[in-house]
Amino acid sequence: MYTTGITPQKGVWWKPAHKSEKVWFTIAFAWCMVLFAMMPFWHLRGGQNPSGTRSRVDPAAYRTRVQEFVQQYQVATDNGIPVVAPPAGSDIYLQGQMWMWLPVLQLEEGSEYTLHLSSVDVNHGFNLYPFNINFQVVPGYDYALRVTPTEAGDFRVVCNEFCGVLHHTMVGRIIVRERGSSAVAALLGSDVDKGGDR
Ligand SMILES: [Cu+2]
Repeated sequence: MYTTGITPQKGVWWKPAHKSEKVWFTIAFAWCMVLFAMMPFWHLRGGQNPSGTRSRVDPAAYRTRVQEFVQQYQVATDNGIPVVAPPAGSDIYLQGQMWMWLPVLQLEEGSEYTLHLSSVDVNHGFNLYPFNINFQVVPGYDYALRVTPTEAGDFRVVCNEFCGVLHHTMVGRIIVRERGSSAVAALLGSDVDKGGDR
């Protein structure tokens, strides 16, 4: 006899589950509960949660704020993108847009900053390469994170949210200079154009 969705094939679902199946089901369920309990536990005890505060922001207002930030602290230009060296403890801004990150941030190792992330067009993703640090960058929202760079170096910000045809070229830069070194001296020997052509 043929079967359809209306006249289903005869099954065996009404027979009691085998003991081994019950055991596995119990183990799987218990493990689900463990993982579920880990979420609130890790939130409180993990020390890995972003210290973020999120607020609404008009994309045009955010763009203006970033421009002010650049005007205030620009020290150089890197491939046409301003390099900004803000003082320790300050609010710093990164703007995601198709298809670049603005500006290049030059930070000091061991100093705390409040990093603001937002987009002026579509969703982008902040991925600090080579670390596994990822945040959503959403237009209309200013996501502020307290960050303290623990390692000097030249890092890349890769967009990990597909944002259009040149998405793969959307690479930004964060330079962390050694503690106590001056903002401009730290650029010597790097491939950043020291012109500060503003
Ligand atoms: Cu993007």
